[in-house]
Amino acid sequence: MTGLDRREFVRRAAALGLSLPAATALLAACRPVRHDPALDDPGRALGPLERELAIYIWSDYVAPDTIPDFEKEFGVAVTMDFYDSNEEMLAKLQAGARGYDIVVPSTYIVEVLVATGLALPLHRQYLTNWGNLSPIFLDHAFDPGNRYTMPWMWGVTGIAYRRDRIPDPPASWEIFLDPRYRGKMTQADDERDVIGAWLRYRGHSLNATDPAQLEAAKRDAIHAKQNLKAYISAPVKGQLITGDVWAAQIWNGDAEQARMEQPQVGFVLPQEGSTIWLDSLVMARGARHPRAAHEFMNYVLRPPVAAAVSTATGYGTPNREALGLIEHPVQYPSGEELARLEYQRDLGRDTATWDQLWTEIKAS
Ligand code: SPD
Repeated sequence: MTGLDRREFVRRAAALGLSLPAATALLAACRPVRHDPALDDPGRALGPLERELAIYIWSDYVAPDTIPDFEKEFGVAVTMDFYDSNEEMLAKLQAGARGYDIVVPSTYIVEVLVATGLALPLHRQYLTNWGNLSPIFLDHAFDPGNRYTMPWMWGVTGIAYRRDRIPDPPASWEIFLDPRYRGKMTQADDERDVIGAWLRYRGHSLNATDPAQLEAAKRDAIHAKQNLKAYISAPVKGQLITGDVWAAQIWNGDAEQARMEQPQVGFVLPQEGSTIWLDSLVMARGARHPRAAHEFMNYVLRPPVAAAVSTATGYGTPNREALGLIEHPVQYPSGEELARLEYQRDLGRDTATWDQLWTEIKAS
């Protein structure tokens, strides 16, 4: 069965009211997809090391030497494509893009990739450096037993701000409702982070599906939008550095990258709480270089490589052996902070409701 046939089957099944996991399970039961049996069976050996590797990853998410050093040591030519939201990456894969060996989804998108057959199981026998990972980043509910995911980086969503323009650190998501800073603020171009923030602002879970809670979040988002310059994610760094933006909803590492160039950039975790996320390396269906994908994963599990990535990106590494090699390691949240942080979960059939809300917010 081709990728197109599979998607069409799932689409029609969903239109008939079947949930995505159920449709996928039915499809698997009827006509199992097995392009290369070795890839779907984590116990099977992979072939020899290929000479190429294709990675689809968030922007600014490796150290300058990560890729060149890998290419040199392993004789593998790496191509990289970049995205700035989970939804952008997922849409591309769901539209039939094939040929990426590694993608880097956050928690809730892992669940979708696995449920729809777009993730391939890891062949752990090739990941001999796996033991360097801290157990607190393993065996999460989005991928029990880490059958598909190798933890890459963790971080939080918060507010980056210019200390020289906003003297008091913005304690709350409420700053985006403050007309004093109209035109000088941005929120992430990320539906889960934006709607999630406004849900937390009203004391709800950022995984909420209650219609009344979502409607209130939409109202707040639309209210805030009057004050926003744009919805923009990682590229807002440049505007924080120049001072064109004074407050931005953004991820801690990207804020740290801006601070490295402009010391007036600060970062706060709002009092109402926010997202803690864990991004993982996943082998994508259609991978043409599975052995090279595993060699790359094992390479970045080396403590010095993981330490360099964390230092360059400002994100937390799940590699506990790397922590001692980092001058200022990103501190794992305190108990008090963890109490107001949530991981994002797949919303299942309610994803469509969120998508609709996001469309309405952006069109308002
Ligand atoms: N520049 C890399 C940013 C990675 C952010 N990943 C997680 C986003 C959660 N919404």
